[in-house]
Amino acid sequence: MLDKLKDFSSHFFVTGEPMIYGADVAILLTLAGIIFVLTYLKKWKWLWREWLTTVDHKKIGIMYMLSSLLMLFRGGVDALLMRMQLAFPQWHFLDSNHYNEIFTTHGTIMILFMAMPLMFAFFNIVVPLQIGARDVAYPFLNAVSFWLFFFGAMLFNLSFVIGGSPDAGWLSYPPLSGMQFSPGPGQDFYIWGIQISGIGSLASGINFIMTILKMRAPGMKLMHMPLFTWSVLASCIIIIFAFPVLTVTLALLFIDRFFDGHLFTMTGGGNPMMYINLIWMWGHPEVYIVVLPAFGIFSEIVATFSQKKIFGYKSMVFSMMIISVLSYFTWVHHFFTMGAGANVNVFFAITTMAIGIPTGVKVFNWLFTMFRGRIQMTQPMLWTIAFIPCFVVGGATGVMLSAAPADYQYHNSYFLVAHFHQVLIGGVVFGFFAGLYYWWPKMFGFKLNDRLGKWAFWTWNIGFYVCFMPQYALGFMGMTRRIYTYDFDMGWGPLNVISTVGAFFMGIGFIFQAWQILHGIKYGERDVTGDPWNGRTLEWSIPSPPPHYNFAVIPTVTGQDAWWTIKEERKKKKAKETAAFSPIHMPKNSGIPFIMSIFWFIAGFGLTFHWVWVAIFGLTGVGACLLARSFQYNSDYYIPVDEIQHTEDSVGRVG
Ligand code: HEM
Ligand SMILES: [Cu+2]
Repeated sequence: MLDKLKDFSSHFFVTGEPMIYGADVAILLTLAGIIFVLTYLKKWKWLWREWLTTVDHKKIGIMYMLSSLLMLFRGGVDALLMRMQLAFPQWHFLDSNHYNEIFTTHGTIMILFMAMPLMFAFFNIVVPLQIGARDVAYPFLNAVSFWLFFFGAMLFNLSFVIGGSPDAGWLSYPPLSGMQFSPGPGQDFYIWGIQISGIGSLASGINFIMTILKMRAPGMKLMHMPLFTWSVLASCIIIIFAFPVLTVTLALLFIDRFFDGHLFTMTGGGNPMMYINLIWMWGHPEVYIVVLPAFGIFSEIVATFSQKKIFGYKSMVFSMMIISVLSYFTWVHHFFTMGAGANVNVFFAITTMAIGIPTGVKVFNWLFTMFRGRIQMTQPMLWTIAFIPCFVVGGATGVMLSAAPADYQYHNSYFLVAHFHQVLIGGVVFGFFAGLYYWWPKMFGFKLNDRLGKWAFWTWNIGFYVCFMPQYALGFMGMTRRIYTYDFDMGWGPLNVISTVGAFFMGIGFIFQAWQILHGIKYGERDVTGDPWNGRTLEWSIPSPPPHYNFAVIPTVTGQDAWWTIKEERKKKKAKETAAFSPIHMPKNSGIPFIMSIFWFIAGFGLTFHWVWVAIFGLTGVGACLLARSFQYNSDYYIPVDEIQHTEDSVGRVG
């Protein structure tokens, strides 16, 4: 009996690695710390009422943001560990298996649990405010989406200490990810972690399409919408077509693993290339899902801080729409070497190159907006300006990769690693940082320190180029991706050391940002105007942070840059119109999204360990939650006029 238990626990818990014991202790201490603080400050009720059960899009956005920054930390530590390992030839900091696990979790976490939720944070915080709405179309579903993401991410992260991490790469190609080569629970953690959070992402896509189409303030035509809102629409259109493909692909992989399906394994008549086609049919659009909102963010920032209308609004809209369609016809560029033949490769080479055109249009529009503008070098603007050259180089190396014959040389080399980090960090991460600095005062009502921000900016940027430029050269020198060590006589040592130094600079940049946030909480300059940047769009027309109903009176929109127009009119009339309030219809909080997601987590955990009864228990819980929701008739309420009046008085602004 005791032996059985011992045997079980040595399979169940990951043991033998000092780093993992460290993580175990850290997790326990953090948990104990959180429980202690919450109990000591008597905050449990507050936590439940204000956050865990909230359906307020702003709070959900903030929770997305915090989880995403946490995941950036985890993914960043993974990155530094890998760079340490690669710094010197024949170095034995990590072993090969550990290296495989780390590049897998790093890639997965960065894209699915860092970039995606940070993007959803902006969707949530900004979109309803920009279109003059009080919430998203389906507030309850929005909470479900968040908690599914959160518990999916937790399930994935749990693999580090229980059962073992996946190690077949961030897209889990079979046969490597099949039972034969990955018998442990790592791959199942991958499948269910992503599956659960992916359902949430799909629901968010639907939710924001409906929000944008149905919840706009009176008078706001589609062509009056701020460009960020447009970018969200474009991104969500891709989501609703791409994520079902991911869901099905992962389900098929699970069938292979659990039921011995042989869909993707040669031994039973399946074909691994089928999986690779399917996963990239989601994977390629996925990179546009995260980069389009960044384009939207840059468009808002460039217009605001050049103090001009955006140049070429219509061409911006069309280019985003074209990108969202084209993104579906390029996936084969990830495996030109598959042997599909020249005709197929030519088609995908041309479509890939074609995406450069609308992207180029956007870059020129940003530059023309800045041209002759009165540019203010604020923190959001700094990141925007740094993004442009970075993204142009990333785009150029992308076009190099898209030349199918040349790709036979670049394929799976460090050149590729440098390229995709250039677009993912230079485009997505810098874009999201720009957005964080831009909307921070709106979210929290205070500004972040400039000096610390500049330190963060320069360490990130210098670190970035020092880290990734050498990797292009390493690619040409023959270094391939996903290797954990190399010989002295390859001559890759010096450039790898440089690259690692750069990575640490980026790590220091992240520390500056964490410091900047803590500093801001304590000393940050309060924003009492609600409009610290002299903004152009409606989110700047309400107090910071906004009251939970957002707009006391829904504004009427007459054109683009709605808030700018209102300000111009007010200047002319010099009068502030006082508005009459009427009761506001709002959704009630609900604990069901949180509880239901815990049941999903339990189900996912059961499926990961192939414990059928646990899985059935979890899924039954999910069903019960859905049933309970369908009997909740009393799910909304009205805020009475005097309460609105009181809130508006206390934030000091009316109208
Ligand atoms: C912060 C600085 C970063 C550094 C120093 C870094 C470093 C690395 C390294 C060393 C690898 C493994 C390369 C190999 O051995 O093949 C890697 C892979 C990867 N990284 Fe990063 N990374 C960073 C940020 C990011 C970000 C922000 C994203 C996405 C938003 C990202 C996405 C990926 C992906 C998808 C892979 C491929 C994983 C795989 O091969 O399965 N990285 N990164
Ligand atoms: Cu692609």
